[in-house]
Amino acid sequence: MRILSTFLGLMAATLAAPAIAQTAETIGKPVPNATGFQPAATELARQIHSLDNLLLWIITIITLFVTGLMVYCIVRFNRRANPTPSTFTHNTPLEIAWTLGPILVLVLIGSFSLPVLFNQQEIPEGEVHIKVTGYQWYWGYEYTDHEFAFDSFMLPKEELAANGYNEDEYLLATDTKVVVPIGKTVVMNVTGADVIHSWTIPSFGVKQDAVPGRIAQLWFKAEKEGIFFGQCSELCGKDHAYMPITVEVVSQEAYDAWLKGAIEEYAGDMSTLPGVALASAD
Ligand SMILES: [Cu+2]
Repeated sequence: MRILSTFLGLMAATLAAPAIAQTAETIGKPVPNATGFQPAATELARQIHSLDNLLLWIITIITLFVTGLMVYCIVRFNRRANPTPSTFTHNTPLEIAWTLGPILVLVLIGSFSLPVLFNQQEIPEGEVHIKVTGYQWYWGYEYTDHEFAFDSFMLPKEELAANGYNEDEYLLATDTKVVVPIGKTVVMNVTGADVIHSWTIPSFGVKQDAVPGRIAQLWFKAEKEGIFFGQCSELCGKDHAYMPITVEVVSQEAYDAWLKGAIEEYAGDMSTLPGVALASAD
């Protein structure tokens, strides 16, 4: 009897195996002993990483310099080593130096950071347009070029496997995901429906507050296929921790195929499909 039930259990497990296994690489989940940023998948993210690297060098040099000065003063000018301190109060060259020095450091940082900021905030002409709306506590996506929309909820633990996700992708994987083609400029219009949320994919180097009553924009051009994770990044209420973001970057062919399915499933506008426009015009 036990053998039979084991056999039946195995059968059931085999039949319940995911119909569409997630074969794409997933990026953005916690990695044991990892530090630093998630791997960059866009030019924007690479620029942010190198800016961070530059700042780390500047901060390290300043910290070592100030620590060295302090140690020198403690050793050289303590009461025993220097019993009669000098009494002067002004030193013009020194004052010019400690004013100009920090100004130069700030100008250096600004000259590297402002171009990165402008690159993020100057929204280019988009090839794919998606409107994203933050709700308490899920995300809504609207493919405005094709007039369809869907909502995206976090997958409960027991539904991860059926959707092709691993157990360690709990709290990151969603039931539906944003699908975008590789190498295309995606422009997202971001807003909130109730309170302020924030949409981000760290690997893309994008993060934008979703503010009710306002539309903000972000853009990215993904250079790597895979499934990317992000999370709502503005405290938005009790389930803030449970409204993750899943984006899949696929080839243009896979995107076209997905688009066709999505338009059928979510009742979008068929005439907006590539190659279908002329056929459905009459
Ligand atoms: Cu939130």
